[in-house]
Amino acid sequence: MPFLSMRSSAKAAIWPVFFLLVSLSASAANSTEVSVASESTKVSEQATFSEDAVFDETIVAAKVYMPKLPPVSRSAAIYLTLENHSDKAVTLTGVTTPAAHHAMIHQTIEEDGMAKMRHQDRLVIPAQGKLVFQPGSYHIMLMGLDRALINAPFELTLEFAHRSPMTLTVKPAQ
Ligand SMILES: [Cu+2]
Repeated sequence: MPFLSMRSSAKAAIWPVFFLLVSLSASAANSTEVSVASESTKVSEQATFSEDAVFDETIVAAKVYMPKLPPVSRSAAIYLTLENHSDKAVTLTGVTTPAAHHAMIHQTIEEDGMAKMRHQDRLVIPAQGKLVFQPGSYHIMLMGLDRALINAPFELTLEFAHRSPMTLTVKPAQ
């Protein structure tokens, strides 16, 4: 996808706040995800990213994006990029949010020509590397949405091994 590279310095102590409108490419709309999140990954409108969030000056949650939902949908996918600007690998162990009964890490995989979603107990963000959540791959799955809560920005907490949890704000596309 034609994301702009927004940073060159890995250690910006003060992170600028981004509010971007970026057109998603056609490839983003061609998600192979066919299960509960399929509708929410058909992105044809412009994407509104939530503000980047920086934690401990080492972990950056960038390009946080939740596509617009069909009116009756009770599930949703959230995409983002987690950057690790430290010299140690960081392990994501879970996600929570008050906006849904269940939040979990999923990976879309293709098996026998079928797209399936597989729960991930943990994902590693390599040292000085990043982990990209995007349609057809990793995503954060929200199930049992509280529709009243997701009509406005809501909190999403990322849990890590050997680190404090980090809470960021997701701004759903409207
Ligand atoms: Cu999923």
